Amino acid sequence: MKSNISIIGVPMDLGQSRRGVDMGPSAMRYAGAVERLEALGYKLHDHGDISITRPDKYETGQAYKLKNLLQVVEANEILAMIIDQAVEKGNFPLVFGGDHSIAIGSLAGIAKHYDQLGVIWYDAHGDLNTEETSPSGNIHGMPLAVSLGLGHEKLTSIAGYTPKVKSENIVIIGARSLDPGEKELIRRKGIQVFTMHEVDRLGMAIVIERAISYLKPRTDGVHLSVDLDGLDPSEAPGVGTPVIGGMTYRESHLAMEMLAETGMITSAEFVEVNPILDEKNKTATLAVGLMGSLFGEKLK
Ligand code: 6HN
Ligand code: MN
Ligand code: MN
Ligand code: MN
Repeated sequence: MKSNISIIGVPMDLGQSRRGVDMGPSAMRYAGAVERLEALGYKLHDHGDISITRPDKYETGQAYKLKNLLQVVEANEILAMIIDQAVEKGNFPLVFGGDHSIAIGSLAGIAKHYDQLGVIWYDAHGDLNTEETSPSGNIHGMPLAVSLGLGHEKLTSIAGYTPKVKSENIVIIGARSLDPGEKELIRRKGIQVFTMHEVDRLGMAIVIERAISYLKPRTDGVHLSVDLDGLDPSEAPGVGTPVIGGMTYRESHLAMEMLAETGMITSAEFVEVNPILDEKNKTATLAVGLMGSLFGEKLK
């Protein structure tokens, strides 16, 4: 793991319809993220939170196919620029969300620095919708499709190039709520998905071993995107789109620890922490604990 970490907070809540997830970065800072990583000997560069333009009126109704598109695009362009510079400097970009629409900007800033960027998507959802397949019009359900070059041109062209990632370099872990259009895309592109069925059947250790041996020979860097709703809502209640039957605290720590051992993760984000829906900052605290494991707490 690189010894310099660039932290970027993205107080974004416009990619979905439940207010409060914009406070995620504060909640993770409050839960001690910076101190936790510094204690492990990393040098932290905290870029603070990027500023998000609020729309005059939030687009929340069913009528909207791509809610708050312009503001989501603007924030992701800025995020992509900041991340690009962090990677250029040789730092490890660590992004605090914000809803998952910000993965568009993360990947846009990172992917140009790699020929074969891998992605691990730790999530209850596939986030593989386009405006045609989305049941909600929420852009946080679209970032992985957008990064594959699918969806609205304003989203796919962020940072001036498309696609950001290849379907064969993606591994999804923990999926248990996939929309029909997402399933179709997964089949068509042959995307590697370890649903909860595989997590139950194989156990997390084997799932992560398989993810690692799949990605290692084909990628030259791996972005880890952790959506806290990948975990079970009993352990991570502070999320906007909870889905019962998720990964446990222990499984998730094991996953982070095993990824830490490989040293193959080159950037990461922790998203969808909504302090308003949380219980005493439990979900932010959980996220910060997972960061500790990802950055090698066990090994130090
Ligand atoms: N997330 N598949 C649903 C949709 O609206 O597209 C839910 C998406 C959730 C997205 O949790 O990042
Ligand atoms: Mn560059
Ligand atoms: Mn999710
Ligand atoms: Mn997600």
